[in-house]
Amino acid sequence: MEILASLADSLIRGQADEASLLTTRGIKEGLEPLEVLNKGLIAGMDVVGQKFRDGELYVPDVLVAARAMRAGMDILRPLFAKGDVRPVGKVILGTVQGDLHDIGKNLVGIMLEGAGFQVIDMGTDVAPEKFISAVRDHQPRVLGMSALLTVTMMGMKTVLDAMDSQGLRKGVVALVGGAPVTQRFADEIGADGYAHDAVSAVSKVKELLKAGR
Ligand code: B1M
Repeated sequence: MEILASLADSLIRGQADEASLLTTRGIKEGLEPLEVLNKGLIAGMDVVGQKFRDGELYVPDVLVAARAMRAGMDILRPLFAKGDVRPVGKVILGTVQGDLHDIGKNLVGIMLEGAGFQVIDMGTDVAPEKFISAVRDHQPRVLGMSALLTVTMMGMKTVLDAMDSQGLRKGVVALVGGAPVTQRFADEIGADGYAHDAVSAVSKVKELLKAGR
């Protein structure tokens, strides 16, 4: 079995050590980090998601898959960080209240750091008041919110509405993302931008900052 398929398979089986070894091997054999991420780790997690939805896997299986994903991401993280970039601005990043999914949010953070942003990661299950006080305290250029559950998505609107009413939107670009989030939803809740994945999150942020949003 080729290396990326084996990596995806190790994730589906929840084998963190194997995922770590195969990620390292892929890089040593000359694969691009982004290819290892997309065609190995994310491809494996997509299958886990389908099997979970179909009732073939259960929450504990998904947890061990998530641990294997993290083991692979730990190998890739330094490869996405460019040593020679100067900080281009602060980002407040978090998963909204009630939502514990953090793999995608962490990837977005890794990619933004790689592009030279200083990322202040608020973690998961972040209450609106916490986002607001972080924006007040750190005065970031970007606020990034992630949601993986349809029932938590509206938490993003709560944060944006509160920022609007407290006059905190000026100079801050609000980016939203996560599997159930769409451009249409982002428009409806008044976010400045939406990104489908971690790579496009970086280009979207740069585009919005350049446009002076
Ligand atoms: Co959960 N889960 N989960 N889960 N889980 C989903 C999201 C689900 C779609 C599975 C399914 O049914 N097929 C489903 C949600 C259904 C819905 O609401 N539409 C679901 C459910 C139902 C649940 C529970 C309710 C299950 C239960 O307890 N019965 C529960 C909820 C817990 C809670 O949050 N309160 C739950 C729990 C968990 C685990 C804890 C077991 C685990 C999370 C571990 C962790 O994150 N530390 C987990 C996992 C791993 C998943 C799946 C399988 C994988 C998510 C993932 O990490 N994907 C997921 C199914 C799926 O999405 N295929 C599922 C890989 C990651 C790289 O992709 O997160 O989409 P993603 O991030 C992408 C983009 O979305 C985007 O860029 C990322 C990288 O390219 N992106 C952004 C993300 N954030 C962004 C922010 C941006 C821009 C882009 O700007 C700021």
